Amino acid sequence: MSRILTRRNFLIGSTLGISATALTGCDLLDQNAGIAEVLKSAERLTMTGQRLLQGRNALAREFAETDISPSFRVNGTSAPDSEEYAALSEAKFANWRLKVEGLVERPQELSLADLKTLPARTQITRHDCVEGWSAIGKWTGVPLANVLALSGLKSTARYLVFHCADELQKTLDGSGRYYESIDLVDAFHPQTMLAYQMNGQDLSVGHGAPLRLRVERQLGYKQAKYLMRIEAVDSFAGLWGGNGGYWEDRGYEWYAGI
Ligand SMILES: Nc1nc2c(c(=O)[nH]1)N[C@H]1C(S)=C(S)[C@@H](COP(=O)(O)O)O[C@H]1N2
Ligand SMILES: [Mo]
Repeated sequence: MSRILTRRNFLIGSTLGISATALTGCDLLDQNAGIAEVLKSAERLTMTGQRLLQGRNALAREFAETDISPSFRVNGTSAPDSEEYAALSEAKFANWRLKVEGLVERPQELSLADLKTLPARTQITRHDCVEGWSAIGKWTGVPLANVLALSGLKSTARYLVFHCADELQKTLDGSGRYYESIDLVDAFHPQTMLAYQMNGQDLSVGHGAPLRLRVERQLGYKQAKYLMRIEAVDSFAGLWGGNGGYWEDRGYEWYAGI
């Protein structure tokens, strides 16, 4: 995943006048804390800049049916490797429930059928992975705002954390479990949805069955598959590596704006 990431950091670095040699050839993990700090503030600048330029609710480009890619790669986990997930999948996810908890007024446990009764949205968008591939797909699901309307949010909530079923890296402490987070601007963005269909079919296991996040103004790794639990928090500092996501804990930017 390092090629484009390095280029992104290089661009941010050159904007800030950091020497290119400090930033190329390795990713953030290898760099000293000083540079990591500068990049973190650069990331905040990027996020603020992008939102100022495009507006908080600017839409990601939407495409036509004829633009849909004939093949859309499966990336990262292709099937969560747990007995619990196997049993859920075997029963066609009839027993799966999405928990919505943390700093919410009314914790929820929603079945797929519950989610499908909420007003839905369909959008055809381009998915961009930092590994350097893109694909256009059609997503149908429930706007996250509609689910948050059910649960409410406490006034202290600042981020939503998406906990997934898969461990991308097997570890004893569970720190290899996939997770992601977004702030409330993206949570209430009209294209941010919990998708249960791709290209008109129920989501396949490869693409994240039964439910995945689509947060269209950000890169592929934010599009968390195999959702199990959404947690509203005031900080993700105490969670695993403290950086708000599986890849973020391994050096990638938290705000992966495109
Ligand atoms: N739970 C989970 N979500 C995930 C991943 C993963 O490994 N596990 N990979 C991410 C990455 S890097 C990309 S590019 C996309 C790939 O989605 P796809 O398999 O539908 O193409 O999912 C993202 N969400
Ligand atoms: Mo990706």
